[in-house]
Amino acid sequence: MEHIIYLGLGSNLENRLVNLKAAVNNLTPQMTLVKQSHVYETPPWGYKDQAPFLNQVVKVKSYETPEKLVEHLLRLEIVLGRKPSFKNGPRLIDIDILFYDDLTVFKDGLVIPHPRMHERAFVLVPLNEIAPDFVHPTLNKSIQELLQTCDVSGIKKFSK
Ligand code: PH2
Ligand code: MG
Ligand code: MG
Repeated sequence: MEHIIYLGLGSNLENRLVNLKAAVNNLTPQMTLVKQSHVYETPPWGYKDQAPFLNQVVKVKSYETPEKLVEHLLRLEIVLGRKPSFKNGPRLIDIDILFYDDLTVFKDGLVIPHPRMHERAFVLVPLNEIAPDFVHPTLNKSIQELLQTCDVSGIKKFSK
């Protein structure tokens, strides 16, 4: 069965736009791109003393399980040049599963929906652009609603 997945992408090292494009272009064959948001420049969240991020959200289709997808995405991050960092620290590319249909998963190394996405404007702003009416499966609020209580200051459209 085909599944609908939303991915959150981020980069704040080296050529950030190239890193996001490389990630989006290498989702196949496991995933097919359905829609992509604009790219936004966003202030660092969590650990502030680092360069601004570029963030983007994409909607994809896939027949794979969440476990298989996460394996593919972690491998892709490394292939694209990601090196170990610290929690919320700088990264060349980060590819997170935000939603997988309306499934909830709670395992070591894999939590869906992404546990902190609802408080992160750098996820909600691009997600709201492509899926404003999607309802968060455990919070039971739409992306539009979640965005209303989120601080969006400093976020600007960067490019397509
Ligand atoms: N990712 C983090 C921590 N902080 N801040 C922004 N603006 N964008 C991110 O993608 C980001 C972050 C950990 O994954
Ligand atoms: Mg992340
Ligand atoms: Mg990640």
